[in-house]
Amino acid sequence: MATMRWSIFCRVVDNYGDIGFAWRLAADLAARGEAVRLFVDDCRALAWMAPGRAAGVEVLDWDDAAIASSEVLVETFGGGLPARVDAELAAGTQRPVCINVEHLSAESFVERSHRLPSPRFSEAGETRTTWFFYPGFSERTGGLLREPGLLQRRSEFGDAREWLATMGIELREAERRVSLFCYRNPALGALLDTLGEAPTLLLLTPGPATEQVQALLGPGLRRGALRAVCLPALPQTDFDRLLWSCDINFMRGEDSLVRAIWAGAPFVWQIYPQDDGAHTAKLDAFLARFLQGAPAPLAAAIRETLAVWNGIGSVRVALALPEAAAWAAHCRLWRDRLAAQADLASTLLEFVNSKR
Ligand code: TRH
Repeated sequence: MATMRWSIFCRVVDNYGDIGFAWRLAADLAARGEAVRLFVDDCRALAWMAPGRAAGVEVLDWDDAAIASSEVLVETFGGGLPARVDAELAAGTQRPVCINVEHLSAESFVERSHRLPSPRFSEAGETRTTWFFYPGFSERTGGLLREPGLLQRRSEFGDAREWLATMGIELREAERRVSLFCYRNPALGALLDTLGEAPTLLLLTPGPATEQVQALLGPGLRRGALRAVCLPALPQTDFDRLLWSCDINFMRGEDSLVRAIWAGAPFVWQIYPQDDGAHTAKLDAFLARFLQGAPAPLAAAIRETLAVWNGIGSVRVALALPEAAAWAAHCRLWRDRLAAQADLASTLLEFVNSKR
């Protein structure tokens, strides 16, 4: 298939998920030989997330956007297009394939809405169509981002001890490794109690994880058998290595959830909380899929852990973790099941080619 010219548009609304996803998609398409321009209204996070950038991806300012000769326009998360691009589309002189890639969810509307057209009339009276494209967990969605060679690199990743040493961290005998990337979380104290019952190295990402643990543990960063260490903001490639190095990954948002899934180790997800409570249904839908085929006691334990971690249901003060071996086996199984499905960049390429 011939290479196409893509323009991806990213508006950074909050946190790192917008730019994290847009960058990963851009780099993934470029790794497959596509020519990608990424227009972003705030590219500051790329300085640490992708310090070496990627061959084939050009990062440009939102205000400089124009269709130029793009064959595909990708809007991310309904963030809209720059005014000039909108005007060019309305004029109807160029007809790129227009896609809106939406947020990841396991809810059933995703399968119903995936690949649906959203027609609009331009000033010239012609119809312009934007296609909805939904990432997801089933064959009837666009799938998950999984760049070429990821699982191979993951399986060839050697020793957590070695990687931690490159970060200046010496792993102690029999220490469990746990990563923490979270929002504000009232259950954090309960987690520190639980982790402190066994030798644990807790690796803290910058922001709310570090700030809250520092406030709870004080400068010593110790509780029982737990010691915590603060990490710098890592490039996405090292963020993967962090997840591959850990026995349990506490992740937040969608993009890091997906990376935890591909790591194939137990993970605990803190879903992005929404004021209207919509996240509860989203978490339920995710659990229903993730826990399919899991032994009943394990499924109940995972549900309980995620309910406490996400502050859903009755107020509990203890946070128990599921039994480690069964939990790990189920996560590996689910990773392998998802890896058998087509990935998001592949489904997108196939879809765009069918529309040209
Ligand atoms: O930052 P997030 O909480 O983003 C969220 C979600 O996208 C949510 O859907 C959205 O509505 C909300 O913001 C406003 O979590 P997410 O999605 O996991 O994105 C984090 C990105 O940051 C991901 O690409 C991984 C990357 N990252 C690194 O590369 N290095 C790091 O050290 C850390 C901590 C993160």
